[in-house]
Amino acid sequence: PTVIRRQDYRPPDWLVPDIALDFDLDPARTIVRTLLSVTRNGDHDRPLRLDGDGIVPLAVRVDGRELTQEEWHLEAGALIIALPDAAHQVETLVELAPEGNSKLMGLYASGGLLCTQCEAEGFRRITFFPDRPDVLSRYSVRLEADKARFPVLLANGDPIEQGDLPDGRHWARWNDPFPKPCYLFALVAGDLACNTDRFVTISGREVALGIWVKESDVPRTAHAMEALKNSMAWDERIYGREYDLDVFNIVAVADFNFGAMENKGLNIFNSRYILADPETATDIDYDGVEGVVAHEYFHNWSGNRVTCRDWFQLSLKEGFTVFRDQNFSADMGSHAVKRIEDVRILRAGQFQEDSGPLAHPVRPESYMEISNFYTSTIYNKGAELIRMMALMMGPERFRAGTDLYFDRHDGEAATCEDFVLAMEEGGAIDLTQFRRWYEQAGTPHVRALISHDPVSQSVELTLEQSVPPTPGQSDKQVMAIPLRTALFDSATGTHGGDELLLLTQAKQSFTFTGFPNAPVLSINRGFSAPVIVETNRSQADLAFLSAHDDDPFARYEAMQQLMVNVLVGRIAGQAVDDQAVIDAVRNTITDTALDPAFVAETIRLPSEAYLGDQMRLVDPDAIHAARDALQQKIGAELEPLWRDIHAKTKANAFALSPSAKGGRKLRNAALHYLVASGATDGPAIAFAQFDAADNMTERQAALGTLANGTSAEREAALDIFYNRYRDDALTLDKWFQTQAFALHPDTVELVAQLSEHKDFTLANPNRVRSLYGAFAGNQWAFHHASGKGYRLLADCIIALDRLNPQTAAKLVPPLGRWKRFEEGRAALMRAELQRILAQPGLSKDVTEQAGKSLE
Ligand code: HT7
Ligand code: ZN
Repeated sequence: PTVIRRQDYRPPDWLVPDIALDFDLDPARTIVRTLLSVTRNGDHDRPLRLDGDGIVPLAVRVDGRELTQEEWHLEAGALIIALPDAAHQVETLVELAPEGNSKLMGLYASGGLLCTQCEAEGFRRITFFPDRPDVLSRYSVRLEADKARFPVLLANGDPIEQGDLPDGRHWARWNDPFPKPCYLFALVAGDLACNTDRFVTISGREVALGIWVKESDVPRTAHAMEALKNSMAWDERIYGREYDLDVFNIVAVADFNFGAMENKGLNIFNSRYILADPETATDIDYDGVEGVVAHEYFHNWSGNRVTCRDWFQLSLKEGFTVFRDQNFSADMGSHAVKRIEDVRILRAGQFQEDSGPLAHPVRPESYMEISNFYTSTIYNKGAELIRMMALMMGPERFRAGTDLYFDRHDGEAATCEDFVLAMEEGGAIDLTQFRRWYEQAGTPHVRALISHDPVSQSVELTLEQSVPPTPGQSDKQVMAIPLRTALFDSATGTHGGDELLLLTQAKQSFTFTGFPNAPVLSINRGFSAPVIVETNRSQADLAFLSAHDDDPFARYEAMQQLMVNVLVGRIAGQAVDDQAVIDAVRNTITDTALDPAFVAETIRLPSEAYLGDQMRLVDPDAIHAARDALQQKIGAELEPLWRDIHAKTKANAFALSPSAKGGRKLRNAALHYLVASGATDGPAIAFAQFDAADNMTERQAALGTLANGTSAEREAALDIFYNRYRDDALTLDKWFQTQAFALHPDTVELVAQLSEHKDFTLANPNRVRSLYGAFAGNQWAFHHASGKGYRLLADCIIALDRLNPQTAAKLVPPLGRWKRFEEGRAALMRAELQRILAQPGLSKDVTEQAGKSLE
């Protein structure tokens, strides 16, 4: 497959200021008539090239005249037409079969609906068009369909007209006045019910809000609607951004390759990020709904009003929008807990990506298949870059920078460099060296050492940085790394102030005076930079910070590091003293001043995967054994406390307040340790929680705890869960996911059996991710020494590639981590990658991921 390079960017040869689309909709046979007004861009004689993928023109007309077959041709799917003048009207006609579209890109059928997904390159599967984000057009869309089957007809922008037709058909016209790239086009047709509401913008305009779902799901949309209204108000307050159309619609669909899509005025969502009620959604699900609704809404400015020039600039909209949604969610709940959760996600996904064969910069230099670049690096590391800029600038200057960016580029397709320039100018900061964060892949390492001189009462902090080599980038340049730092007096438990140190050299020293005693170092507070910090802090220092650090992230981090040190020692077979961990956990759970949600985060042992990341070669069995043993010990030594917490945190009635959510989180953590302790009544207590719960947060946590063991309660709970939720797809996903994620000796066989279950289907991406995505994230099970886990995943990738290459390609990366495993496992992983690559007709998506994973 062809490699696309950032350096090859050229402005479009032809622009399309206006497009009129006419859809005659039917699942088996949809006719699309497209009228483009095209204008030559610059002085050249190149033909008009309209991208197409899997479509053929039934007719082509230019300025009203039908062209002969000799006057146009297809080249790699694209329609090529030589045009004589500077402006023309080009009309095409194509036929689609949405019900046969299993890729879920372009126009497809899902649960009786017809809907579209165009980002990144799906529009070319609907009609012929310059499918690139720097061609912006005003859209006028007419939809026609059978009224009984498709009573609701939605598209981008504002509704203009609608009417009935003979033979039970009807039509609707929608106009979007804001020029947009075709990846933001959308339509939906179906039998949908609506949760309607309104929002009055800061300038007093009324916006009609609609969340469209199947009738029986309307009661499950309240949380999404609340999130939408909160997001609209937040963007006005924090960024001065007002909504611009008269309507804002959201539609939930069951089959979706991603979380959601920010189509202008018509967001389309994976139903898992819209539907929530206490019976079926966990608190994590509720937070996911809030965060994704906000994310897509925020794209209206960061992505739609200002879009991307080309797909290499993807992080311009995605990194910035993730940063915006993270801050929104923090403002809606707890800043401390949100930061801890976000860093955990970053480390689990992005740090792994950055240290493997698929590592790439936040602004990549090349790709084969753009869908493979919707990565944690683009999204989550991209958000960290914006966070660092905001930190270095302070809130007022950052806001001045974003104001300038939005004002300067409104209605344009911009670049990451445009964003950085606006920050520099608006925020009065020099980001010359900082730009390297966009260019260099790999997670920087910072070594931080302090030395104390009692005579001069001074402390020297020496920081040394390095960025590991990554594919195609062997030599790295020195980065600008902002590190929030404090030095603690261990006698008083206080510090003299939090300082932002900017590390700009390979090795740099900072001197602090006025320290009669050696202080304790607290560094990268708030996780101010996405780096790996190595320090020479003792277990005593870490225990001190875990009890006293006033930065919640640093306090959490100290506790995690304390646990990591003990676990790494145990994994290496050393006799380690784990008393410091047990004492720190005890201190934390008995500190009544702490937020229960924070306590629950802090006392959680690092995951098996995170422990693997701390080792040069991952030993899944040793990691599992060590972690299990420490968990058992913490459980047993603090058993009365766990029982007490578990009983005390039982709420009388369900509520969604931060304190109620925190209580459930801590209750579940206590249950987990109680069961891990080996107490004979552990499974019965878990089963009782499972059985009595009035919410999914407690029910699923109890099920997950039981699924790790081999008790009789395990099977009983799984059966009850299945029978209760077998008709609710999103909840049944949890049943598959819980079993695939279980730390159970037979997980590989169980997953193999589940893949044959009558409710398992490759056609639904949520179901695939619930089973295989969860399984591939279960380090102990997936990396079974026999290689049977690898074979299972590769079989799925091969089968799924024929249906949905995008979703198949997302399952490849776990196989690409072979360099981190001993040769036996590594060879088995490589063999599966080779087997995948040898499949005839393999998609570009999987070819790119598997090919790179072998390098
Ligand atoms: N901007 C959206 C990306 C997206 C997508 C990408 C590839 C294939 C299918 C897709 N669906 C949505 C989602 C977002 O980041 O907001
Ligand atoms: Zn996004």
